[in-house]
Amino acid sequence: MAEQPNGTSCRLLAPKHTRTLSAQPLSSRKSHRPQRGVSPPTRTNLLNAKVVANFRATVALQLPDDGGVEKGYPTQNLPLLVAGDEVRCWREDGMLRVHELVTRRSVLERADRHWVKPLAANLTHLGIVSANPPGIDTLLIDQFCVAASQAGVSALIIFNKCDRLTAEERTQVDALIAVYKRIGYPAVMVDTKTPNGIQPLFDELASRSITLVGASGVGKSSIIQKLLPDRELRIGAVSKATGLGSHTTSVTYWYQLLEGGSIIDSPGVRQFSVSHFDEKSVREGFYELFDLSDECRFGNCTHTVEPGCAVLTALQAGHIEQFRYDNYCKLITPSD
Ligand SMILES: Nc1nc2c(ncn2[C@@H]2O[C@H](COP(=O)(O)OP(=O)(O)O)[C@@H](O)[C@H]2O)c(=O)[nH]1
Ligand SMILES: [Mg+2]
Ligand SMILES: [Zn+2]
Repeated sequence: MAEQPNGTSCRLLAPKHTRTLSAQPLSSRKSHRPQRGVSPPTRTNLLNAKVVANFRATVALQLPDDGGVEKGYPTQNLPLLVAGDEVRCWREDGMLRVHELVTRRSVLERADRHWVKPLAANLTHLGIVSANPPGIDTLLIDQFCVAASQAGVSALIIFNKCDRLTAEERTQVDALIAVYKRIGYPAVMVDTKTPNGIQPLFDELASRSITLVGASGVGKSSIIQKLLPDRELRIGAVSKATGLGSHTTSVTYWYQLLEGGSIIDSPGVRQFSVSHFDEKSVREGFYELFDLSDECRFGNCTHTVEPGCAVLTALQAGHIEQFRYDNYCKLITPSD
């Protein structure tokens, strides 16, 4: 698993952890200091916009319809805005002022020992990439599935480098895809080396918003390159429109895909590492086990040793995949 060198990690949090602003007019907020000559925005003159990138004090905003990107200035009291955020703004002296943040449906945060910082918002799916090499690791896939579930987003399972698969390996990947699809996850086999190798991913992305995670070397950067061949141009356009630098190595960007769907590309998120989960998150994150837990004799059944456990019965009957169950057991009893 790719740990970030500086010891930070990313985590997904459910919407309940997000800070949102009420829709009350600015004038009724105690701490708001209206500027001289500025008429406070009303509900009718607010524009909807999408945060494409954040540059600390300012943000790059995409406006609907014309699709143009402009620099925006968040007003006081707004939380840190991140790529993927939906906001409402108004124009003042030709400047776009961000007035409010629309309630986030999900937020990806980065945490280190001292602080937790949002990185990206409103994802619908975590795109979990694996490949051989470095090797398909179902434990890591399942950890990311739990992380996604914890955040209230779904997972999209992506097997990359399928141009390299032998017939036998292809059968194994096909079998894994069938397992994850049965659980309810969309799953695809792709490659970034053949002409249409990435098409199955485009097909899955239609109305989804994803960010890619996975071990180092599985092909995340290569997939981004395929999905966004004009990425550098787009970053250049944002930079030109906003007068802000193109910090491609550190800034998280939100991109609309012409084929449908959107992708959030974050250098930090690409090294997303999953840390310890509490038992409840693990139990809830293995959907096919969780669905059976109502039928277990004990309400707090861990599905390991209890008599009358519906999960153990289903496992013995072959209705639950052994590897999924083994991964569940590993995650529910952390080794450290
Ligand atoms: N054969 C093959 N190699 C790939 C594919 N995708 C990526 N690679 C190679 O795998 C290596 C790691 O890819 P990269 O995109 O840097 O992985 P990342 O660390 O996840 O960003 C590079 O040498 C890529 O050229 C693929 O679909 N097929
Ligand atoms: Mg990379
Ligand atoms: Zn049970």
